[in-house]
Amino acid sequence: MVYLSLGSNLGDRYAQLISAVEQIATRVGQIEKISPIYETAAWGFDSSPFYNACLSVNSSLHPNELLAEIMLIEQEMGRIRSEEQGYQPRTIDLDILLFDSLQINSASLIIPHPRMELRRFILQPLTDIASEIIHPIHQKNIHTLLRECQDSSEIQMIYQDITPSNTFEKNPNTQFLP
Ligand code: PH2
Ligand code: MG
Ligand code: MG
Repeated sequence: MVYLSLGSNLGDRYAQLISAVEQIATRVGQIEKISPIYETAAWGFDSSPFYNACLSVNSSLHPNELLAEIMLIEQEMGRIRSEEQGYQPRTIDLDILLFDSLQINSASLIIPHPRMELRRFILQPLTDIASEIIHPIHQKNIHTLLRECQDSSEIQMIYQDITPSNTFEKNPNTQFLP
């Protein structure tokens, strides 16, 4: 199983997450679970709030093929990578968090995602769909990593359920939490 993180803080954040989910389903593999969408304060740089979510997908792609595919989806969705140093606002960011229990450390790809345990915007949605999965380096499950995480940045659930039957109606109002 592959666990991906999705993020957007530029343009129509909801539409872009949904569109990324559709692209992943057609080009990466069958989606097993999708977390709620959270609105999260920008972590590590001064920028507008993100929408973040995580999903699990059954893929027959090899890690490098998967990376190439999600980078292509980012590009097609208007992701512009500038030469500037540091984090930039983005229409869509797709990151590989975990790939089975693989550990990869190449110049272009590091798995597990090297900063995932520092980020509530990753650990909260990942706990929603995979609380018992063991992190192959820390040897702790995701829920434990969330409990131990020092990140106190703000995070708020916005859409509880964007699984496809709801998703493709494209009617966010029906999903809005009270
Ligand atoms: N992604 C980053 C840096 N900071 N902050 C939030 N809230 N959400 C993100 O997805 C995010 C971030 C680098 O990819
Ligand atoms: Mg990222
Ligand atoms: Mg990225």
